[in-house]
Amino acid sequence: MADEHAQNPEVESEENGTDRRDFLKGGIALGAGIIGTAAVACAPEKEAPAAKAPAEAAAPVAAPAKKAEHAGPEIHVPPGKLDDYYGFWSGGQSGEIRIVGVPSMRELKRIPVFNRDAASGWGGDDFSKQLLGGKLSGDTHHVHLSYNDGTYDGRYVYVNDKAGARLARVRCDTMEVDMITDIPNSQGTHGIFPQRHKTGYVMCNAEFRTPQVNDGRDMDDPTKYGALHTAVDGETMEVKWQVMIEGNLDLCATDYKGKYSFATCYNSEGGVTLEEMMAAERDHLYVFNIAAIEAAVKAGKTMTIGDSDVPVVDARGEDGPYVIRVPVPKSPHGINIDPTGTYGICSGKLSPTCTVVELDKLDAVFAGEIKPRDAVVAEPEVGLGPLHTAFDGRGNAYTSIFIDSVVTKWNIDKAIQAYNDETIDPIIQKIDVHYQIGHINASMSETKDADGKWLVALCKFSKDRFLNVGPLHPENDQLIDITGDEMKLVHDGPTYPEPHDAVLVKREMIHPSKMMVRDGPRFEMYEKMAAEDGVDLMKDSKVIRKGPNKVRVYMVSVAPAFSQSSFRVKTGDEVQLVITNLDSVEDLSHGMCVSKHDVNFLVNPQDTKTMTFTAGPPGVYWYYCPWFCHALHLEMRGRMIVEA
Ligand code: RUQ
Ligand code: CUA
Repeated sequence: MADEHAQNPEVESEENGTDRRDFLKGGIALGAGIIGTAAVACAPEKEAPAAKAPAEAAAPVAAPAKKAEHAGPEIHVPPGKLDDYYGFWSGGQSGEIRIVGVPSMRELKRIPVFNRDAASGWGGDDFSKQLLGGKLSGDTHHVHLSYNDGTYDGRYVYVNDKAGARLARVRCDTMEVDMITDIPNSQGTHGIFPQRHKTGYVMCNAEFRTPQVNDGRDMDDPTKYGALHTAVDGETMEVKWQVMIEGNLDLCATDYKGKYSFATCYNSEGGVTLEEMMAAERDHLYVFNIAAIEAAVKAGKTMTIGDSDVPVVDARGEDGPYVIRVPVPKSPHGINIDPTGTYGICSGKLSPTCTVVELDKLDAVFAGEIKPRDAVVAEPEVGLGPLHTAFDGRGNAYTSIFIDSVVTKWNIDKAIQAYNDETIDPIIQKIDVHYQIGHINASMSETKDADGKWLVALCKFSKDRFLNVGPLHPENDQLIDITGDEMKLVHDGPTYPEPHDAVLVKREMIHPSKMMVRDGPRFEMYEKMAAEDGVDLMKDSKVIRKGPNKVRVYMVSVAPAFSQSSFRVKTGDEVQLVITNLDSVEDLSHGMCVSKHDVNFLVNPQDTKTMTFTAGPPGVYWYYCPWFCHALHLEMRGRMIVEA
């Protein structure tokens, strides 16, 4: 017993909490080696280096000025009550999107996107298989919804795949992916952002520079590499045009007027090694002039690259009508536009600063009246390793600080005053987060309706915050109440790796359907097939031999039965199952699982799904409904009889 107590991690973490935080901070700086050193090295003298004394490090949080206690909004969502916000989380390496209720932080749903999902069958059924083109993994970082007039219109969610250079779209009525677009001439499609004045383009950034054309030429000459800023039509998901740039393109943003889009560039050096990429003291915020680019595309002042017929505007090299480069320190990461649409804020990553760009000054930069750097109106010091910034709609910014493991709240107007007056301190508060925060977002922060209620801090490391579950720890998505003068940490939320980004959307703005909506590309595919066979999907039950080794089986289901209790095929037949769930009862999903054939998919109320497989050796194989649907759910099954 005594031994057990000695090892009680709770006791340990209470006693050593501060030490561990500092140890971790030092470890990041050292462990990350060159990155940590650079971040520390580029911090100005007065910024304490990574190894601060514990008391000093904890000071901003441990001893805030005592103010009247602010009650804050209720975080507890009691049984039977609903959350106020839909949170759309990307799923990182899992390739999916997650819906999280805020403020409860309960995970409500996973939407498979670039991944194979055994529960729903996504990645295995015919439609998703065709959409994914054989790839069953992805790396989703950035989720954003379609906009109208500066706020969400509740129609679509877009998400990138960094691994496969793709953009996917989820319909908000069915919460399913309906389209996926390959981004040509690109690798590392990273930052994406839809235009905000209407559902226009979704801008997509290529983070990796590659030879253009990437067919074996120029492989050893990185000076010839380029990266593309791509405009995808948010309605049709067609790639409309691209702009080629010499540097890499990291995070993406759009303004509120439809005039400009933005990309941070952390490798203006054009390096291919870590040392080369970190050499310059300043890199860039690229500003793309959309009207000028569209005019060039219309006038045919474009080229194409390789097999792609997408028009490409070449804007490499110098500032010009299409692109200008605002110098910002150093290897910047996030670019976020404040809810009034007045400022763009670049987070410095290897510089402890945020750079505030006044967007209205960009017209004058494009006109050649002022220099790009003249559009910078503030550059507050926010901490070591600033990555992303969120807003509360009251003029404050909240920047995630990776190396320091804090969120820094600062005031934009004060930062602008402080740019010319060192006596002004724009920093309002720093709050510890646990640990190594990446993205950050606040309720409605990416819209003109930012409401300053909740902030989520998506921390990359959870360390000691949860039960030890082995070498891979959960991430820690923390909820912070930002309604008062001071931020308050109210919840730790473990997540499966690795949501990068999240947006919090007022629940009134999202209207999912309770039954499947039978339109869009998926149903066009089914209807075409049914018409070819003269079958009515909503009632017919048929086994149709389509060729010597090809069978199509149509079935409908009503709880607790499939319309066929058996069907016959031959060994080696390519069998396509077409199942329609006729139930129109909310939440009454069925599915189809064929024993020993790796066939298992979900069919929601009023939905149709198809899956194709090869019939195995002769014998009887039971198929059954794997979704608990009825008292006689276990009886909802039948026999696939495979003949020699
Ligand atoms: S980027 S923190 Cu895609 Cu910041 Cu992940
Ligand atoms: Cu249908 Cu279980």
